[in-house]
Amino acid sequence: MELVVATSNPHKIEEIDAIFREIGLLGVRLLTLKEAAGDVVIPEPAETGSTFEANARIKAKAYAAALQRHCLADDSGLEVDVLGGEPGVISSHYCTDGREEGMPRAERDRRNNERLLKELEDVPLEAREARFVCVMAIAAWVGHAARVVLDVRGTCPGRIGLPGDVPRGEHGFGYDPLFLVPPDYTRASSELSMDEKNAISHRGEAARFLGQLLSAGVVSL
Ligand code: ITT
Repeated sequence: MELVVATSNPHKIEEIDAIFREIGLLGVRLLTLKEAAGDVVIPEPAETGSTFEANARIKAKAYAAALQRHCLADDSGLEVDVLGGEPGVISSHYCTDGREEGMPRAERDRRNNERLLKELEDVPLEAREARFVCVMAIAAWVGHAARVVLDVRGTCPGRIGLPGDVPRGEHGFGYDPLFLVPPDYTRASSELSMDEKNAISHRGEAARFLGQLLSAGVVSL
């Protein structure tokens, strides 16, 4: 069975592929957008949902309809408990309240992190509980229509460090330099090797769960 991974990030496909192999799911061939669409550019759908599930489903369905093939899409971000789950679905553009203003990624990451530390001013470490969330959705192309058949959620718990202690670390992206990982909350996510991060990450958990469901035949495409 072939499944198009609707992302332009090649690392995500490699990571999902590695996890599918790790759990013994060998019957699924993952295709990149480039392999599935060639030179045809498919416009990215607007992520208008208010949940990660809604956005992952919007993306999976839009790509499945455009390509007339089974597609997998994901949406991810950070939830901070004391902020009522913010930045949530606007994690990528938190510094502009969710507006896409064409800012280069490195600057956007830096300003998102600055905003988060500002919002958490005066909040003690033990109340800075947070989690990364990743939702993966599959839309099938069946009966000349695209239908979402599955979504799964993976999470990675942690805490946002205190200013002065964070940001730190050289690896990762986004909020990794602020995100302290359990059990002892002394290391930032950006201080983990890629293998260490993959073993505990929200994306890893979602991909493992998805692979297990496909493997068990709970969903067959
Ligand atoms: P765009 O939304 O800008 O295309 P993306 O597609 O690469 O970025 P994701 O959905 O994977 O981004 O994640 C959305 C945002 O959530 C991302 O820009 C980060 O700020 C944050 N995020 C998600 N996963 C993360 C991780 O593993 N480490 C750090 N930050 C993460």
